[in-house]
Amino acid sequence: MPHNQEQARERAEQLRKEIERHNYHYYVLDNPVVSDAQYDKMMRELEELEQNYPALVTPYSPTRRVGGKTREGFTSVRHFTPMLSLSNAFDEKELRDFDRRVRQALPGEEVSYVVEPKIDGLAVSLYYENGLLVRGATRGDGEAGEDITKNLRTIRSVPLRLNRPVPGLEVRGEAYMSKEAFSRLNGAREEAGEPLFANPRNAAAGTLRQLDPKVTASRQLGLFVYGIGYSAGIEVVGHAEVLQLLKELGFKVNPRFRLFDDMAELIPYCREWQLRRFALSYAVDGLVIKVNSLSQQRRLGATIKSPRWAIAFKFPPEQAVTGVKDISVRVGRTGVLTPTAELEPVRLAGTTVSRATLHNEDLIREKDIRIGDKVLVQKAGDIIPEVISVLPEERTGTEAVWSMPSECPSCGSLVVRAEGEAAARCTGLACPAKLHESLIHFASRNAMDITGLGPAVTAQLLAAGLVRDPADLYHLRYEDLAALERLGAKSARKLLGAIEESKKNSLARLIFALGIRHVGERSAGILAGHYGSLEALVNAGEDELVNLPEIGPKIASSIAAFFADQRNRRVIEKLAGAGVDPREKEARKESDLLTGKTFVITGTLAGFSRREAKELVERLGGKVSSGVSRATDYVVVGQNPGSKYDKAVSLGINILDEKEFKELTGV
Ligand code: 3B8
Repeated sequence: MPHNQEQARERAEQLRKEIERHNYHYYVLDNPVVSDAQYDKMMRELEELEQNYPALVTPYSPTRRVGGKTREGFTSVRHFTPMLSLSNAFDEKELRDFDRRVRQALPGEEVSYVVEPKIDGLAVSLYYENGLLVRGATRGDGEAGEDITKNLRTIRSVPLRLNRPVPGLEVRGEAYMSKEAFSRLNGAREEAGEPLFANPRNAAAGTLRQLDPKVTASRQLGLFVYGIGYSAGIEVVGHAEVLQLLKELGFKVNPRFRLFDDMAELIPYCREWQLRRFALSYAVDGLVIKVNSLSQQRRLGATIKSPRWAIAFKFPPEQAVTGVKDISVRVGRTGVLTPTAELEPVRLAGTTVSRATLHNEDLIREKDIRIGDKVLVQKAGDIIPEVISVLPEERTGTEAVWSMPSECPSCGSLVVRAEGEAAARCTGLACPAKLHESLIHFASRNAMDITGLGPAVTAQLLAAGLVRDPADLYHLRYEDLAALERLGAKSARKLLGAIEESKKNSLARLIFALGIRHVGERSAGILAGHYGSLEALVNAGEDELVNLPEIGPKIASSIAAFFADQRNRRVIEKLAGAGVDPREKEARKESDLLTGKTFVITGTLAGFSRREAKELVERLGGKVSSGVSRATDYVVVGQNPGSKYDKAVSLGINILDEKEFKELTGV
């Protein structure tokens, strides 16, 4: 650890260089030279240095990729030179026409072309001054775009500082989302019942227009730079050299570009790419053909909208006609029911397609898709097969209209579709499709707080057939647990103890633990305070629930649907039978005495269990966390305290013994 500012400055600079070098290897070359752990360690050391010596922070530090939140929208910025868009060629004839126009404008000259993949993303501009990134913008209308600097800075392949401090440089490129990140994002949105992005371009655009750069950062965009918009003091003669230079400056440049002297070779190459593109990790919707010589580019010039020296050769979207054998329903981890078309297998865009997601009931209605229909399918952004339309002229009259089942295909519980939502959901507490998630939530810290019952153990319990609903947890025997792989005798005994202990949890925790949609900790607390027992809540009508403070129609209807399900009622009875039936004692003396205060408890208290002490703090508005940090307000110390005590002393945090804790909380 450095002792003075000068040493700290040197070390910070060393770390920054090293981290940027690794970023470059990882994000640009796709060839990391250190482990993630080593990288994280350097990043943490730098963050710590910058925290201790704020004067050392520069906006170009790798720690500053995610800056503050933008409060208002984005500001508009004018481009130095207009950002034009490409004109399109949809077939080989249009490519030859382009070549003819170019040669006519350059009589007697040799012309060579660079061909590069056309990334299906969002055009952006990046402006560097003396090698430092000062501004990034969208294309917008070509004259002016939106300032999205903060979001672009989160893209790891965007250098914050160049390998050489060139005086002024504006580069242009395409920000994109990889096929993998795209399907991950859409998968999560589907689970959450949110609308899906139609293709990676829309997803990239949506991501770059996020007001919170943290969201942008989490979605891991990439950016290929393909050209220069403005430069001072750079001398190159051809586009291929421009790409080489951009690469040397530290940009990620698509390596798949090729130089051609002759259309007779260029055209077969373009044809070849129509299949090659499917092997890439990002979506490519065509090829860009550019005149290589910059002097010729200048002389060819541009129309109002597009340069005359370049053209986009667009791949035809791959489509096929096939039959809908059936419409099945999948139940996701969170209980969302997604209809899926089961198709007669058909070759499409490099793969065999036998299924297409239909997203939700509304989409099926809108397109009037019936079982037995012939449909036109297409891969949106070359990834997800999609039903474009029905071929009504192919109908025979035997096609069957489909509707969402009213009972879950996985467990038979009620299916509900909340007003204003596209997604239909299973309400079953014990639905096998979502039981794993239900159990994890049930046992989680803010719910039943069963230490030792995390995702790995719940998965084992399910696989062994020991648990079919949360109430089964309370019937587990030592022999059952000890027989599980990777769970020793000691852990098994501890887990049984934790399960037993959880019976003493408050009613509010139990209600929250049931995982009723829209019922968070706060509503659970209100319901517990009002009804006093689960039995009373089970029998409450929707009209009554809506009249409670802070319980709106959405929550009320979700609670009513949950308890209307016989299977859920049986689980609740089973819980009560197992001794999980907490009652709300006298009116809870909630207050704001400890609001905003964070406690850590260490050692054994004589008058409270850990859980009781925690609930006491929480009832008074405070929070209990497990580790001591500068954010801790009080450390409550009992018998045989651990290292948390020493840490509290060294950080100078308020220390309370049990007596002082009682005085503070007034018990
Ligand atoms: C001139 C050159 C627009 C573009 C261009 O991968 C111009 O070159 C352009 F006015 O939009 N999506 C590329 C891509 C896009 C463009 C380009 N080169 N590789 C792309």
